[in-house]
Amino acid sequence: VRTMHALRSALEDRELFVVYQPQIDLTTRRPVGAEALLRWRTKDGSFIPPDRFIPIAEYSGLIIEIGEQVMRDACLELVQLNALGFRDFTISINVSQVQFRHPRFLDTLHKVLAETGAPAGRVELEITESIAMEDPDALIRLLEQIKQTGVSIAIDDFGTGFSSLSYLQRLHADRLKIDRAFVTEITHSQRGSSIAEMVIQLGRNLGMSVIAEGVEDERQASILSALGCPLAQGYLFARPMTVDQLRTWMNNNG
Ligand code: G
Ligand code: G
Ligand code: MN
Ligand code: NA
Repeated sequence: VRTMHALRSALEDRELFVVYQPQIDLTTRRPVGAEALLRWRTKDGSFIPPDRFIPIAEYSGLIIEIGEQVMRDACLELVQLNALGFRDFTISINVSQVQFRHPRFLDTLHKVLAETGAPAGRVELEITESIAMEDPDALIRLLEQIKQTGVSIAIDDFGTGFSSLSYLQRLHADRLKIDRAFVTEITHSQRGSSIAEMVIQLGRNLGMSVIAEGVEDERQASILSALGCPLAQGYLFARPMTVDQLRTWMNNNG
């Protein structure tokens, strides 16, 4: 409860902010977009990791307000980058299952797109497989409505959840994100690369884009590239950065 109050004050005092991690085309090594990631810097300057405060935001319901703020900030940043001349850039936004199941989620998305003027076709929502499990038919309907706005859908941490492949086929998501755990394994053994390889093939067969997360070294990048993975993000290319850092980074790398 104490942390919940702290989180509410943090929201009011603007201690929460969004950083952006560039996403890279593995062939050209140029940025194609960025993932928005939430940060909490307390008054004493220390950082509380999202793994710790997002669960609190979820059970307290604060995630609804926080999530809308992230969506708005990310859309505004997309508009800013467009104005700076980076036109093919996309923004990926993590969406918690609590947000996603909220009856007003779609209204919020429409409202934020309208108010920010962000091009829906370059906004992506990242959902995890676990979102899927409760009411598949309702989820599929919601995803269809989201896609009608032009916003696309990525399945985050793919392979770590329990969704069946037939279910994935019904979701019509646009992109699969290969979880960092599988990327770490690809240089360890032949067996280690088999899951990444399978996800890349699956994406190709289902007409979905694929992006590898947590790429930290050149060997991983070259194996992924050889396996046909088109996109990647990770410390090898760029760490999550503030908006100011992102604009400088884009001027140098975009
Ligand atoms: O940025 P970092 O690696 O610390 O993120 C840790 C976890 O927090 C990841 O699972 C990520 O998806 C999640 N996360 C980061 N930002 C957001 C956000 O804005 N909303 C939600 N729901 N999750 C986020
Ligand atoms: O669950 P999700 O994929 O949204 O979380 C992404 C998290 O991974 C972010 O918190 C981000 O800070 C972190 N991250 C991004 N790139 C790397 C990387 O190359 N190595 C490691 N260890 N973490 C990374
Ligand atoms: Mn993510
Ligand atoms: Na992930």
